[in-house]
Amino acid sequence: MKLNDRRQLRNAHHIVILTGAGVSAESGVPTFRDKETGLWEKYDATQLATPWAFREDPALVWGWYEWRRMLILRAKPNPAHAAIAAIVDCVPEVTLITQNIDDLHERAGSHAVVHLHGSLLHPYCERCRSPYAHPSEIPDLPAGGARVDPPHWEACGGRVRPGIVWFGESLPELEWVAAREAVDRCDALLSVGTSSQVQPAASLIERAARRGAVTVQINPNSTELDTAFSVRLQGPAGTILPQLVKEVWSVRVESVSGS
Ligand code: BJW
Repeated sequence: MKLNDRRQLRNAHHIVILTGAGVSAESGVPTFRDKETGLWEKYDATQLATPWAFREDPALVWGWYEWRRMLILRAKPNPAHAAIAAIVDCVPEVTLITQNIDDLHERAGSHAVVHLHGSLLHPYCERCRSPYAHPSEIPDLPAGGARVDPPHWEACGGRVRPGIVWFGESLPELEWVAAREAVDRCDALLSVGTSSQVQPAASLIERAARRGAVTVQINPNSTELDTAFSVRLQGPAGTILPQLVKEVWSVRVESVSGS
């Protein structure tokens, strides 16, 4: 990273960090579009990640998400999550926006995370939108899941659905407003582990670039929006982010237990 880029980050008053599946990859949580290992390489998004798919075959969809919930509950935060939590202590204001539906940022110590695509840990009733609490035991399912009937919410009898944003659904209004508002005030945006293919989340990057914010991409691969970034750091987030925190703010990232 050039001296001037380091200086701009060190002098930033407000940094937005936008994360995607790649930030959790080193915790063993699969991404969506990576060749060979991405979920959409093996599973059909149209049969699993739309409201129509859930209506058509609720047991197939619920069982697949229960398998994904099991992976998340067994995963631990990695050095990328820890580095992001450390940045909060170095900069006057940080807004952490994630497309991820896991809680690994929170378990690494980040607070007030803006979850653009919801959370796998917060299902709710389709009918009355009441939150549903999963039983405390971790599900034990084979790779890819198995058919599991979704529970029904006892108060109204409605079917419980995963608390995530599927294709064709709108993003949660409060989170989307908060994300855009943060981007409109930031001096720098770090995009970590996202292919920048899914809208409207990816539009935040171009929005920040248009305003003249420093835009940094951290990713081992190139993405749809490579040209929108002023700085591209190529490599796994678990290596690059702790290095960046050390170079820019002279802080050593401690490992996290992630319990
Ligand atoms: C590493 C690494 C390491 C690996 N370190 N990096 C405009 C144009 C075209 C289409 C649309 C549009 N507007 C809306 C759409 C439709 C659609 C969309 O964007 N489709 C595109 C695919 C074309 N968007 C929507 O439907 C959204 N809703 C919406 O717009 O509502 C308004 C509307 C309604 C009706 C009609 C029209 C508009 C909702 C999007 C919801 C996304 N949901 C998912 C699934 C959630 C549930 C689940 O988990 O199953 O969210 S899709 C999936 O993609 C998931 C992710 O959050 C999201 C983003 O993926 P991400 O995080 O970027 O992962 P990958 O796998 O793509 O990339 C990983 C990256 O990590 C790679 O680059 C690797 O290189 C890197 N990596 N290891 C760092 N160690």
